[in-house]
This record gives sequence, C-alpha cells and structure tokens, in this order.
Amino acid sequence: MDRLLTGLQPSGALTIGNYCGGISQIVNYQDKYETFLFVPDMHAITVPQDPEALHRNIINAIAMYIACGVNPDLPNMHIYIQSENLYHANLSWIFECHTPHGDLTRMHQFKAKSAKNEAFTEGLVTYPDLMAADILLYDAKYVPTGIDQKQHVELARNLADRFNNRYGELFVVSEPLIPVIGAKIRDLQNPEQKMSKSTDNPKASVFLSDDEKVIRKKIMSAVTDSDGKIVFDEENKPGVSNLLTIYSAFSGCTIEDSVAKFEGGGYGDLKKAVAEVLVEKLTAFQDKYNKILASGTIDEILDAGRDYSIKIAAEKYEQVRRAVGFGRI
Ligand code: AQP
Repeated sequence: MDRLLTGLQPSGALTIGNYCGGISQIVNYQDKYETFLFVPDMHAITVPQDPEALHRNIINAIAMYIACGVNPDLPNMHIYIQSENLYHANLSWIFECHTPHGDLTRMHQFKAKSAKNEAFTEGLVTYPDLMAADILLYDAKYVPTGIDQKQHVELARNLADRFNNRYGELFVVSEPLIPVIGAKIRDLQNPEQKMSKSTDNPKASVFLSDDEKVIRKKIMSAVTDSDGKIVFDEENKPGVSNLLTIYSAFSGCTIEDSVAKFEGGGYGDLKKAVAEVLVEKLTAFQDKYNKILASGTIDEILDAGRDYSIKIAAEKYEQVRRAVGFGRI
C-alpha cells in the first residue's frame, strides 16, 4: 500500500476549510492508502499558544477527525502527536542546514503570518523544513492538502530531490493531493483571503464545533457583492463563488449543479441553503464528537500511533544520519 500523510495544526478549533482541504480527503482515501495522520503541535507553537488551550485542542482535534469519518480501527490508519516522536525535530534540523534562507522567507504563509507580528520567531521561518521532515520520514507518496500548503509540499519535494542527488536514494518524492472542490475555502468577511482557524474576526470562519444558530448567523452575514447574480467566478465574485463551493463540498454536488440549482434566485436563498447543508453535516459530526470524547479511547489510539510512527521514523532517520556523516562510522 502506498503511504499518505497529513496533519492539521491544533492552533484553534478546526474550520470547514480544514475539513475540505484535509480531513475529507483522508476519509476518501483511507481504504486505499496506509495513512499517517498526526497532530502538528510543534507547528502550532510557531505562533504564540496558550499551553492549556493547546493540550485541549490536540485531543479535540483527534476526536473531530474521528467524528468526521476517519476510522481509527483500520490496521493501516496511524494517528499520533508530532511532539511525541522526536525524530521530526531531528530531521528538521538536518533540513534547516540544507535549505537556503531565501527559500523559506519567500513562502506565502511566512509572509502572511510575519506581516501580522513583527516579533515573529525563527520557528515561523523554518516551519516548512519541519513539515518536510513530517512528510519525508515516512516515505509518504501522497500529501492531501488545500492550496495554501501546496508551496510547502513543493519545498519538501525539492529537499527530497536534493538529498537523493547528493547522498543517494533516501526519500520518496511526495505529491500533493488537492481537492477538486474546496481547495481554498474563503474567509466569509473578506473573501479575498482564505478561511483560517486563527482569525481575529468572529464572523470570518465556520468552525466544525459551531452550533446551529452560530452557523446560520455567520453564513447569512457572509460578504457577497452588489450585482445580485449567482455565477461561479472566483476572481470577480469571490464571496458568491465561496458560498457555491461550500454548498457543493458539503452536499456532494458539482459546482455546475450548484450553479444550475441557484441561478436566477437571490443571494438570501443561496445563503439559507448553504447554512442548511452545513447545519445538517456539522451537527452530525458534533454528536459523534461528543461521544468519542466521552468514550475514553483516544489515549489508546495515540499510544499505538506513537509507537508505530517512532518505529518507521527511526529507520529513516538512521539512514539519513549515516548519509550526512553524523556520529561514528
Ligand atoms: N481555507 C482553507 N481551504 C481549504 N483547505 C484549507 N486548509 C487550511 N485552510 C484551508 C487545509 O487544512 C489542512 C490543515 O491546515 P493546518 O491546520 O495545518 O494549517 P493552515 O493551512 O495554516 O490552516 P489554518 O486553518 O489557516 O490554520 P492557522 O490559522 O493556524 O494558520 C491543510 O491541508 C490545509 O491546506
């Protein structure tokens, strides 16, 4: 079985964007690939985090993955916490010593997040090296992701190529898997930007944990435009196109079917339908989520995932360590 790997930062509650770009793809592919699904808590601290909230977000994220359809009982599913496997940090250091600084500071995510905080840390700069380590330790062939993380997967591919050329075949060169619908769910208040879990605007993102009333309120106040036509045109009508995308992603329709369903109608009707489909899906996730949190099974899942991930990562790290000349011959 080929390997697939992905992680979602526990930097806040997960959004419907995280679901479309990450979780839904894992669910779609979980019977086909050996899946490494981890919680990147080390990535989360590249921006300031409250320690208590971080602990809680880690466990909540696992419960939400499972509530959304990830099956922890599959023998090919491995769920673990990044910081519990020290090989991620070890390999990241080696990658940092092989990545030109300029390659890191030209990353879109670095530019966006450093612009928000002048006192950004070095961890924010080297984030893509840690992500490359997350991927390459496991010979992951596929990395499901939204558009925003594609550039980081490309950096991991470049590192794999560079190492293979310089030190001999060490790494599988991974491919990003970008969803056809929902690769970039947009901020509801500023549709020029992508939706994010760490937003400051309370109306910008729909969280998977939002209740019915909140979902309806956020969708009904989503920014659209003044021309009143329901057309899919991401460049000129990003707000309306975003609503059509969310409707399609959560109802299973194509974009064309959604346009056909709503064209000629008003934005109010489109928003009501988007809210309806989200309420139906998210309340079903939330029912399962509460049961999983109460079941006390998460530790067992994480212990097994940690032990397996360490076993695989240790073998790869040993090869790399020898290749770069660390330690004794
Ligand atoms: N808006 C989005 N649309 C589609 N996919 C998205 N992803 C993130 N936002 C969208 C995808 O979700 C997965 C997990 O991302 P992450 O949590 O590791 O980091 P991120 O991309 O930085 O996500 P956020 O929500 O924007 O987090 P913060 O606010 O902490 O930076 C990835 O596959 C990502 O592409």
